[in-house]
Amino acid sequence: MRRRHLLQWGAFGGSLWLGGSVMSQQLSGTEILEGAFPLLDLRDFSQPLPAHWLTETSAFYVQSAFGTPEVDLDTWRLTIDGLVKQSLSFTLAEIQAEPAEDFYWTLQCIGNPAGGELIGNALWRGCRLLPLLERVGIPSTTPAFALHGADGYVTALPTASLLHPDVRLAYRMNGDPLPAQHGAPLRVFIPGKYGQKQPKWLTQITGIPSWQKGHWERLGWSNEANILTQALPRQLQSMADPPPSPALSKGQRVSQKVSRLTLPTGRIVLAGVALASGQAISQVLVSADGGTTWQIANQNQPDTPYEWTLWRYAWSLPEVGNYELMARAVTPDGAQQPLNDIIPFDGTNAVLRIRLKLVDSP
Ligand SMILES: Nc1nc2c(c(=O)[nH]1)N[C@H]1C(S)=C(S)[C@@H](COP(=O)(O)O)O[C@H]1N2
Ligand SMILES: [Mo]
Repeated sequence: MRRRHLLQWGAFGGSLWLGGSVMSQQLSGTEILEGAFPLLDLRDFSQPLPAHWLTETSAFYVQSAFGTPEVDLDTWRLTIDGLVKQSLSFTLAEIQAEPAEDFYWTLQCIGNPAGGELIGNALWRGCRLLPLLERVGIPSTTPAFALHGADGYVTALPTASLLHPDVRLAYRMNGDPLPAQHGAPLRVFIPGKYGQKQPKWLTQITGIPSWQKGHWERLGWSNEANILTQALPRQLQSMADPPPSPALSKGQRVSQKVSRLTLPTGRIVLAGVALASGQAISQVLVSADGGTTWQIANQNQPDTPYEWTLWRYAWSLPEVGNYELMARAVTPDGAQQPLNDIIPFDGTNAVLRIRLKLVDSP
């Protein structure tokens, strides 16, 4: 089902988006896809890109292996135990008394197909885990930790990943208390990892004698679960007014690999997001000729590498005909998203090929 959306995005220039100070604007004549990416009108290049492209909570994917558990807040605790110096349990009030920060974080499921909707970017609020771990005392001999959710979900991490200073606990999402389906009262975020390493309804962090596999890892998914470097084209717009600008079809699978779109000749704007594992996106390269020539897209600069980068590029294409649009991401170490058609099992960074037909304006 397609419908028009009210769009919400952060104020330009890096200020924080908060529930109460939302700019809303309705795009005229534009079909909006439902899901992770509200379509933005990005055709005016005299305007900077929005600092943040947010997924509304109602459109944020939910991936829960065992459904949403009932959590009793009176008895809920976060317990840090196992191979630690001194086990400690924290109430939610104690965790909320820790220094709190707002932070943007993009969550993606390792099973998300290129162009899929199992990805979203939200503004979360919570504290860092490291000060709690320091109070508990982590012996250098403890190799790994298991992270448990109240639903029985478990995953595990090497100790170094858990001790990363950017590991976060979150109890608010997009200006509201963390919703039940997204892990209330508390979830954890681990830098550079796919969603399976980020337990919701977090209850227990346990030092263990060896790094083990958790729920999804035992079923064959990567135990490293590092996010693959990827640029995802998400929308294509024409400068024609009123814009026909069809959105890329919802939930498009990389197995199909083709989006076929028809637009009038002239200026067209391709836009999307890009993400890597704990590294910034230094460039997004785009092509309108199936990869023969590449251009550097305009992009924003998120404050952390844990939030997706927003990018766009405008081509002037006066000739009717068929075009193939692609995008690929580059990280500061110079590594480019590979241009292959192989779909890795442990996450997907396949390059989407958009088949665009340009026709004479009516
Ligand atoms: N306790 C618990 N945490 C979990 C899961 C789960 O099933 N149970 N699913 C994981 C997976 S596979 C993903 S992709 C993310 C999804 O988070 P979301 O539902 O808030 O989008 O949560 C992760 N944390
Ligand atoms: Mo996932």
